[in-house]
Amino acid sequence: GTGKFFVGGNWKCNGTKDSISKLVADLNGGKMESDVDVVVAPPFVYIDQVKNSLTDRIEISAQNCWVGKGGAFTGEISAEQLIDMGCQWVILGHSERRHIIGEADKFIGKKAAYALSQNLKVIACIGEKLEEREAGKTFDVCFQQMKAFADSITSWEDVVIAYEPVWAIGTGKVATPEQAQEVHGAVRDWLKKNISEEVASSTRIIYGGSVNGSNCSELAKQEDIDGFLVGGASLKGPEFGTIVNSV
Ligand code: G2H
Repeated sequence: GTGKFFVGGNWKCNGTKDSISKLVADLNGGKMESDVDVVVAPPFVYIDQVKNSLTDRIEISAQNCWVGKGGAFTGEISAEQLIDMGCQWVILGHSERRHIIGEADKFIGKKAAYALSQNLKVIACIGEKLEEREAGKTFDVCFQQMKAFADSITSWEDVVIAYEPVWAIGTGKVATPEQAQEVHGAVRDWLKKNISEEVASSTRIIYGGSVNGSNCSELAKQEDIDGFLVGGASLKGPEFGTIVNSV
């Protein structure tokens, strides 16, 4: 692996004040290896509650943000506002935003550049759909998504790449450690060829898609898997703790 192991919990559009206060209590009481970066991404409306109750040991991410400075953009949340609320991270380009909401590569790249300019760190998501994998286009799709980030951003220092094959997301169908490693290795190679050797060896590439307490340790052993982005299993404090401690 590269750098410090990184585990993010993406709560997606789940939770209530009550369920989140219970989850935060579990996270606060859980034992976490010191050598792991831990981040959770609550829905926007609960960020303040989480910020005020969660241990500082765990950093906070948003699940999305606006592409530029705030203003007359009804329904949007700006990077400046996330910083103001104490967020350190933002997830951008998640497949649910790409494929359900229709966000395009270039738009996502611009979001990443703007967020970084405001000192938000970015979890930049990439990943192919099932039909793309079956058509042998996995690398093409991932590299094109990587290029869109690379075309907009100037530094990779505050970026973590999340490889999330769409067919593995929320389906219970996790990529095998070999399938994940193959893409992680290819993405690292892409960084080496297209950015620099230094960026390739220092940028963390984490895996997401049906990661749970039982499959995490085999995945974590892979050379180019530097952590996880966890959805469903991050809503259960003890199981999330198992994943955090899987390295
Ligand atoms: C992939 C992942 C978290 P899940 O989207 O981002 O979700 O673990 O539920 O597949």
